[in-house]
Amino acid sequence: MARDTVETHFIQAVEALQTGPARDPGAPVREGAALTLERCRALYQRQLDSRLLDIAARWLRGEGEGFYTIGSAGHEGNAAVAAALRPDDPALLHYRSGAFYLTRSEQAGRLPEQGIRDVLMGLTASAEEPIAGGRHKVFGHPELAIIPQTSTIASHLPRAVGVAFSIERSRALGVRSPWPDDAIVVCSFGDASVNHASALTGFNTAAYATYQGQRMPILFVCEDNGIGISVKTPRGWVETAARRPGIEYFAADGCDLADAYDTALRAVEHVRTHRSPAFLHLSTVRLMGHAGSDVESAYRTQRELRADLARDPLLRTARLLVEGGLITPDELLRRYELAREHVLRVAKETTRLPRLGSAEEIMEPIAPRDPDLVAKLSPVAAENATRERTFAGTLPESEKPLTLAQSINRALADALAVHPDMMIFGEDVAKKGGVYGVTRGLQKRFGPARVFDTHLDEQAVLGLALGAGVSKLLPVPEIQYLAYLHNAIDQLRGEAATLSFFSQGAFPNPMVVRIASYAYQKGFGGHFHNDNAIAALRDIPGLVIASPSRPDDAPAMLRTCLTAARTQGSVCVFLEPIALYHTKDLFEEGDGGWLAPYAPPSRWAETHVPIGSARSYGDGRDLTIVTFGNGVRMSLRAAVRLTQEGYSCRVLDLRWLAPLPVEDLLRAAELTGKVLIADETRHSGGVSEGVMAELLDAGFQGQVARVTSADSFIPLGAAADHVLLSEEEIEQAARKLLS
Ligand SMILES: Cc1ncc(C[n+]2csc(CCOP(=O)(O)OP(=O)(O)O)c2C)c(N)n1
Repeated sequence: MARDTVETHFIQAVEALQTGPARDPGAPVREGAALTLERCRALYQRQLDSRLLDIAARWLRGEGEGFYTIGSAGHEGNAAVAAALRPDDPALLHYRSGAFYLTRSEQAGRLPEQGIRDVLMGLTASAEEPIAGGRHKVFGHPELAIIPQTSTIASHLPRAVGVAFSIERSRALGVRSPWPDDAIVVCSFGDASVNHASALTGFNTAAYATYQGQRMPILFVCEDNGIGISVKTPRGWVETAARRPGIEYFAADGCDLADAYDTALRAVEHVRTHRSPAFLHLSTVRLMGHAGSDVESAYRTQRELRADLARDPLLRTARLLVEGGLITPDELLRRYELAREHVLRVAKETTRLPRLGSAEEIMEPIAPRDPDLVAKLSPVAAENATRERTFAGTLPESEKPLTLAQSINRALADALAVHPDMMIFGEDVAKKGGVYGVTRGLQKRFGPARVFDTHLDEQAVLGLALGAGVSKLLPVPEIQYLAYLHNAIDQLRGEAATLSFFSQGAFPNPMVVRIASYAYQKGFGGHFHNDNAIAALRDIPGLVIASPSRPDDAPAMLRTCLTAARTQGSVCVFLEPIALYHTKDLFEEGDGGWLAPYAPPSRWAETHVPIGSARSYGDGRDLTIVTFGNGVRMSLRAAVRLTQEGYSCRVLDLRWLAPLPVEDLLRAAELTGKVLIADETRHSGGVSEGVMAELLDAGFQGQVARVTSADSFIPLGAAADHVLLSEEEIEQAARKLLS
């Protein structure tokens, strides 16, 4: 394979080196350095392997066998960061972390060959690749405590902070953690990434926690090559952005292994002993362009490119070894050639490995579901609850019938009693008990370690959940209003929902995200408190969307979500209709039709609600009204009036918006031959689109109609009624179908 400029330069520069006098391999590479010649030699090997993997990536791409060429060339100084850490320190890595990965792999007792194969299998999308199994090229491995990252720059920082938080919180709660008590988190990223909102969330959350005296053992590592694709980072900006109260700043030349190693040691020591954050700023270069397809000369001068070449970290380490008398240039180049040949040979072998061959195989790690297991665990939870809640004052089943908000509150309390590792957190959830009182009293009863307020940043809320989930805690974050999920939705779409997929289930991140949702609030109007759009959730593969509407369903559905999260790593979103939180009546004032008694643990098995199962009201044979959320109450009221007119209707509460309860839907549709979908979400992208498609796909021959809210944002006051689905519209549409 032909050599490019970087390789040619390396070879010529090594040839020109002068061998220094022989020295003791245990001696420092230079006076005062912690890095010994021996260690330098070992790290050079991993830096070299990483460089050769980049060369192999180019070759593979040329052969049409490689599918990823963002390399690590110029960033090989990150081998020093791995060397300064322990192999059980959780790591969330930048995509230029080849040398880190190979160094850690060796540190963990694996043969260098294994690390090399892992990466090559990633490049060639082999189904045998150990982490993503051919789904993506990521750096990750469960035995190396490396949590794989998506390619969205900086999206891993909120999770990294969540992991650091969880190391400390697991210890405080006395629950088992996959990380050692004294572990620290390392999280690396590029210089352009420092500007991203999710990076800022990470830095700010770490600083905020430290400011309040909380422990936050995280090492941020910025690998600063001065450019993000083609956009230069202003000189000095990374340091300016990095320096924050509570975050100790360290800087080193990432091209000089000795400086990088010594400084990384000090930074790691700081984080480990003080349990507080540090920012390690490694200056690096970017060699071989941003990625394989990148023509750097279009936006960088030859002078700039030459300056980067001159700082080649592999060459700088080679020089330390040659001038330290450990090896001659000839020998170093001889070994270089041997290693190059070897890596290219293994690369070729890797192309013969099987690749993913079917949709089933690809999708297998997406939200594995075992409904029987979840159902079976219901009595276990009940047994635990019975034991754990004896201390409580009034048991909820002894209370008078509850509202939806009260029933969720009691179910959360029971769940906290059952799961000692469950935490509830979000904006205002603790002392205030949430804007609508749903979490009221929980902090008092279960303490501030388990029920706590976060600062005002939805990305941080979900980041804590991501870190806690991957640390085997059971997070139940709250997003204060549905509209505000959108500020942070990539933390669900790009991070939470994909991790099982990209790690073949090795790193599940269970969570149940509670969200105060939908419209029809009286007294607190406007769009953002009355958002009715969930399209951005509905298409996320594997995501479970629960939408309880009644107090007799919500606790059971919450328990199902928690059990699915706990046992199968499910990422669940629990949409709570704000307007029904405190509703008491159904048909007429004082009838208490929207209240329900709380089921005691002895009835949890029989009241279990599997994911994707609807609830049917009535046994009408003329029309099925398919609905959910606020639509259930409106449809029940409309159905009663239609019944009085002699029509026979049934109402089907979908309860789960993903996966949709298709079987129940089809059964109900066939029973009546006529279906009206009453959908409070928008006409476009709303739930009814999915319901109609399911009916069509299944070949339903009957009549179908839908009524929805308008494709509008929601205005203040009574004007909202002009764009929201109404009871009258449901009734009229039903009458039209029936006549
Ligand atoms: C959120 C997001 N926006 C845009 C991109 C496309 N993108 C990939 S790498 C990159 C530049 C990142 O630069 P930097 O953080 O400096 O890292 P470097 O590649 O230089 O190591 C961009 C814009 C992305 N991956 N994620």
